[in-house]
Amino acid sequence: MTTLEQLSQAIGNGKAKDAKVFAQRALDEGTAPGDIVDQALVPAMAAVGEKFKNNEIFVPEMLVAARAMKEAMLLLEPRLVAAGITPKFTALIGTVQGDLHDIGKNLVGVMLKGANFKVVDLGTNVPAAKFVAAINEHRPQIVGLSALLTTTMPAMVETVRTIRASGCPPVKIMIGGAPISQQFADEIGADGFAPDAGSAVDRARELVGAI
Ligand code: B1M
Repeated sequence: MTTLEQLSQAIGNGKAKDAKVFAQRALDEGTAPGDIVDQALVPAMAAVGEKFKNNEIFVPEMLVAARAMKEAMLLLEPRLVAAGITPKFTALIGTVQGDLHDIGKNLVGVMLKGANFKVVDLGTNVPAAKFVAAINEHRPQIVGLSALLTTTMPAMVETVRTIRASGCPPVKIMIGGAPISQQFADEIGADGFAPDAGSAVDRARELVGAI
């Protein structure tokens, strides 16, 4: 098995220490940091997302895989920056105003990072105006809104409306969270909906034109 395959496997199995060791070994062998991301980290997290989507693994397994990916990324990030390699797409994510749930939103963020998006996370209880200000500041290609409460779904409507009316640079809006559906996304004029963190990556990639 090649070092990159070993690294992929370590991430998929949530072995953070091994992931760090194999990422370092790949660097020592002269593999470019960008190739390590593209050929080991991204496919490993894509496989994790696919398994999660198919209910073959659950939140805990996904979290340990994400932690392993982060360990490898900590090692690679300074070298990527030094080489001038930055992610091609930026995603701005946040939980809408009035809503403090962030476990699902964080998973979506981790998976997007695993797919080599730069992720700007505004946290929870985010007012619509803060999303607009952050769009102007960070110029993301995609904004991800999360809501877990039926009572905060109206805040999602308001956020989409405010972003659209703000005159900020054009951006795709993806929404998700337990009470959210494709029908709701269509009703409020969001560009996409994803039922889980694995699908969120597929949808985000589609929306930004990466696939
Ligand atoms: Co809250 N809570 N909670 N809670 N809580 C729910 C959501 C609830 C269903 C529990 C229940 O009554 N059965 C209920 C909502 C009912 C409703 O609106 N229909 C509820 C309630 C009522 C409340 C309070 C009002 C309780 C109270 O105080 N009376 C209160 C509200 C606080 C507030 O937000 N203002 C409250 C508080 C809390 C805690 C703070 C204690 C805690 C949150 C901690 C945290 O997030 N840091 C909490 C928790 C943990 C839950 C449950 C138990 C678990 C939610 C969770 O993290 N799931 C939840 C009941 C349940 O779901 N069993 C519940 C795991 C997570 C991985 O899944 O978030 O769905 P989820 O994310 C998924 C997908 O939805 C999707 O991908 C994720 C991964 O697959 N997804 C996206 C999510 N965001 C996405 C964005 C995307 C795409 C996909 O694109 C951008």
